Amino acid sequence: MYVVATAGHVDHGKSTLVRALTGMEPDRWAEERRRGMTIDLGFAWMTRPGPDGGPAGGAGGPAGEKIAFVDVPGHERFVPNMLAGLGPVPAVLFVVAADGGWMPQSAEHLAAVDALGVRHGLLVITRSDLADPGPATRRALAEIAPTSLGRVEAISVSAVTGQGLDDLRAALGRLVSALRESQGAARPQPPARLWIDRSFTIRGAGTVVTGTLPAGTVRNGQELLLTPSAQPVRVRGLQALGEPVDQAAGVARVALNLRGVPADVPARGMALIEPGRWTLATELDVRITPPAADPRPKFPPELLLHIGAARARARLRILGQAPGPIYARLRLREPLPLHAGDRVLLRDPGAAGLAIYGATVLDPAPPPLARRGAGAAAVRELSGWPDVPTAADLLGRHKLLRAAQLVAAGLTELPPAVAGDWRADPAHWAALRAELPAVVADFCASDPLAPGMPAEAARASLNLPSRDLITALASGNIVQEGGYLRISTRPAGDVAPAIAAAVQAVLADLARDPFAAPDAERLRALGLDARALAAAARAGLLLRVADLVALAPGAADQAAATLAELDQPFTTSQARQALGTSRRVAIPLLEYLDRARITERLPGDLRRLRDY
Ligand SMILES: Nc1nc2c(ncn2[C@@H]2O[C@H](COP(=O)(O)OP(=O)(O)O)[C@@H](O)[C@H]2O)c(=O)[nH]1
Ligand SMILES: [Mg+2]
Repeated sequence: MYVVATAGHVDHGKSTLVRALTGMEPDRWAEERRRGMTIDLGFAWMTRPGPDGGPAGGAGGPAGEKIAFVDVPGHERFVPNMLAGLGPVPAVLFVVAADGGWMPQSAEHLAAVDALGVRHGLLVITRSDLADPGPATRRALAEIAPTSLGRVEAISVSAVTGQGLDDLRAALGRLVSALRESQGAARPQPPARLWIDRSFTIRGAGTVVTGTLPAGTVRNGQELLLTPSAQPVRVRGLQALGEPVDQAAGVARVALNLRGVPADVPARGMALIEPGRWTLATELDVRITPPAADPRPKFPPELLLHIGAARARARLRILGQAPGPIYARLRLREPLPLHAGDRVLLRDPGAAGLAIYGATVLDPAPPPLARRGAGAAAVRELSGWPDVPTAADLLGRHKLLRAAQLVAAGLTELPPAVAGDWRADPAHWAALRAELPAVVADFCASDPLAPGMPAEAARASLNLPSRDLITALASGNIVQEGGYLRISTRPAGDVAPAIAAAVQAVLADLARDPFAAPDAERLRALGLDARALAAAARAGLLLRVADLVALAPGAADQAAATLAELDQPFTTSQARQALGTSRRVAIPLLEYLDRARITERLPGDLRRLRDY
């Protein structure tokens, strides 16, 4: 099935054209027929024509394939209905009357088509028995060319004389061949999101909804969620264009008989979605493409966001412009089921003229903008994203996400998990891995008698959402045992070879004189700086009591043994002499022993060994 919407100014012959093509009446309401004007959406369908405009088959498609039309109102008062009809549909019959020419709603509908990014369409010049179709054709083609539709075929017809209708059927055959190619190109198939445009009760059947399914498949018996409440409903009957079917694949017009929902609940703009596959978004970051004629539009604080048949009030916060596209955060009154990469339309209903903007959803669950300058930072980040963001883009921003979050944002190609179902930004993960040893070393230095750093403390310290991530990060010389992390003393080789060799030289010095930590000159000669010493300390090769004061790993115990020989309490000077070292080493060493709770600091420059 193919679904095509009409578009164009009121009274230009859209409904008449649909009637002529399908033999069905698209204006469903008595009031519409009485006033001769489409108010709400109309639905009709025909069998796919052959290449010569003949009855069926041909042009690459199987015989009997259906083309469904969604006929929209042209009157400016019914723009929301027009957008609900056009929103989920991939192709358009753009109608301009030969005798009417290009009109305000022609321009407005074209702006909507462009904002929605509709790429397939035909220009139909109607009422060509009443005037020369030439001028209207030329003007309309010129208007359409720079939009998402680009170059389209133009066909002039008269519904009264029937002239041009065969040409139009043939052109429709070519249009749906192009559609077939682009619909088939979507791999993998996205999950179902059916935009509801009507809801009613059928006696004996209960609640029935109809809508356009742009992609994915709905099946009889399937459980879906009704947005915005996410209430589960079961499909207990399915029809496509009046025929019962077991399943329908988008693009399709479908009618669903629903179980689990009262008839008055579903309404136009709600959606039926596959559970777990969509983000019910209340905040989203978008990229708005301003129209060429108005590169810096003045947005009101509240706009209407249209997607599919849905319309939501959205508060707008401009994040910045960079330099063409505008980046904004939208806050919705009610959640909408969205994916990253969704195309949405923004409209200022209070504006005097045309105020329709196309936008792309970049992030359907953006992080809070807490700090000052967060908006500008967000623009720097988002301006590098493609229109259909990847898992890498989202991870670059969020750093860590569960697979379920990425899937709900529409991502199906995920990087491998780092732990459980967690996915990480590679740079962030590497930074965490580099940071954990220092965090553990600090903790263990401050509490050396503890069995190690509790994994929960490490999780909190690195601000991670789950302790599983700590387990996954604990590698190399960090070992986790019984919920505690500690630094394993491993042989040299876990640091760069140059550092390892220099450390061996230091250890050789210290073997002769255990508290004569190498001085700045000696360290410089060995090529050891604070970073290298820190790395060696993390690898358990050295005990680092101050930035540039390094001792052998057993120095603390050795110092404790020496200090135990002294009368308690003892002064700094007594300790320095007993250890046979300088104040440069003695003071940070004693402070280290205090932190390690080997010694206890007393008033008046005195210390004593604990548990003495
Ligand atoms: N002479 C002539 N009248 C037409 C043609 N197509 C539509 N009309 C008339 O134009 C008026 C508006 O048509 P309608 O289909 O309701 O326009 P819509 O508002 O675009 O749906 C109706 O009175 C139609 O009968 C045509 O090809 N030739
Ligand atoms: Mg009409």
